[in-house]
Amino acid sequence: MPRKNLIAGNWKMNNTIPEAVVLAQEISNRMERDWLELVDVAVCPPFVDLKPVKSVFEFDRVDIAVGAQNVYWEPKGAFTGEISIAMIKNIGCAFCIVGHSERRNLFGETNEEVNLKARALIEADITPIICVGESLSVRDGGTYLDFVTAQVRAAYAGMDAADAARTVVAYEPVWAIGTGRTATPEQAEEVCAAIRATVSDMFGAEVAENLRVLYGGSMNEGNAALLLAEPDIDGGLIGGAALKADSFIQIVKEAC
Ligand code: 3PY
Repeated sequence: MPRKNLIAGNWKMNNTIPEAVVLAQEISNRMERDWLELVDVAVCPPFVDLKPVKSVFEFDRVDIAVGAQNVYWEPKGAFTGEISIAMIKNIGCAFCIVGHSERRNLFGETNEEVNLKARALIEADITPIICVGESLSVRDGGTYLDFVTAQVRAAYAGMDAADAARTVVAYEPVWAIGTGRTATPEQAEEVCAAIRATVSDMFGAEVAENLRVLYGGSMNEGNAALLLAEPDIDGGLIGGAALKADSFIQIVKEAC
């Protein structure tokens, strides 16, 4: 069975609750319901917006999932400022981004923490969107495939094939995040294919064949079609373009 594209909007730290509700409503209003047969769509707003955004989609009976942008792996307790998996599960999150490069670079998130979060999410039946990607210096140094595949191996450490089958990977080259610079389709395909090959090596060809590997890093309505046409790219994790209903909707359409 061919893989179904997934388009997930990463709203990052944008939108107060009223702003989030307006954007969610616009997305819902403009989403052709039959596109959702062909492509999975999710939005990942800040924690405080999750419930209101979910309520808009529920009220409209539109099959757009919500996801968190981060989570803590411990079930509960004295972890001031953290949000648990049970909390996002209770809101109805189907996805959670883990290891976004902004979390790795600005907040010191390590490969080990990414692994703990991904495993705890799988346990709770929430799909982790595991982000990997190299910096500009690693790319220019030519070792980017080794770097990214090492991140993939670390993220999947201790998982079995059944666990791995419940994940999504997003390749987000750091040099393409928030810079307006996008990887070419060939550059993105090379790394997404290497990610799939690594997963095949770890868990077998069937898991790898069914795994969704997204591209992220300034994907927008102008470049989505060419990126999505690559054989190993199964959707996008969308940054800035996910904050404009027109752009987001256009990307979803390209992914159908
Ligand atoms: C971007 O496109 O800038 C992203 O970081 C998506 O996660």
